[in-house]
Amino acid sequence: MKDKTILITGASSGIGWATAEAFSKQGARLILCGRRKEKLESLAHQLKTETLILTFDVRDRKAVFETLDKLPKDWVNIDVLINNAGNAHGLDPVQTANIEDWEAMIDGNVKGLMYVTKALLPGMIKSRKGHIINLGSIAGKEVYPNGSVYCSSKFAVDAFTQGLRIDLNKEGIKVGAIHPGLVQTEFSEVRFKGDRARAAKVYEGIQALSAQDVADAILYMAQTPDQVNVADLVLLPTRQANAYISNRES
Ligand code: 8X3
Repeated sequence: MKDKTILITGASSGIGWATAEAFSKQGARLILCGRRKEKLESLAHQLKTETLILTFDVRDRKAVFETLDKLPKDWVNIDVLINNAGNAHGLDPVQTANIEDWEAMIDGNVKGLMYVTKALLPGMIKSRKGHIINLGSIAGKEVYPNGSVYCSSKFAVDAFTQGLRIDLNKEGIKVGAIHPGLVQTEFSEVRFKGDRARAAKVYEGIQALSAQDVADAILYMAQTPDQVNVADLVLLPTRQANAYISNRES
């Protein structure tokens, strides 16, 4: 990874943050993207390698294209794009769910990921190299109760990844996705709108994955030899069998 250029969306927390740390330890230069400038600055401050901070919201189509079309010259050749930005908002049945929550999930997890990808593809195609790693979820493989729209958004990430791999097959660009199960981050706190007690329950007695565990797997995906592409990686805590079955310590 030495001197490779890695762009990470959603780098200001959780998996994105841990991924930046993991790649930096391997000598990579990092483009850290997110909405929270101060967080990105404090991350950049800790990293030993060169960084570029880009503050924008992936949901803002104009901002995505304007920012990524004008990358500084030294940063235009991106080796790995890690489409990590995304969130869950709410855990409710369709009939009572909040439509704003739906918009936020579809706009960020699906459309945002597509915008960032589309904005960076011309550069990757021109240089005939690159690797796109999308953050899916076990929720993109199995639908669970009250998760219809979050799961839809992650099924879309899975479908988009497969389609992108087909479309880029002739371009020499690798495309893959990682689908984590329960990862202990701010994820549930955001989903439950700041209700920490409810968020903590999600991870009780399960030994959830850490952001670092996921980052290590992403690093593995990015480090395979040229002829190897990890197309689809489902990463679960050992105690989690699938989206619904977990062996929780009582
Ligand atoms: C995060 C995993 O199972 O909470 O995407 O949806 S889950």
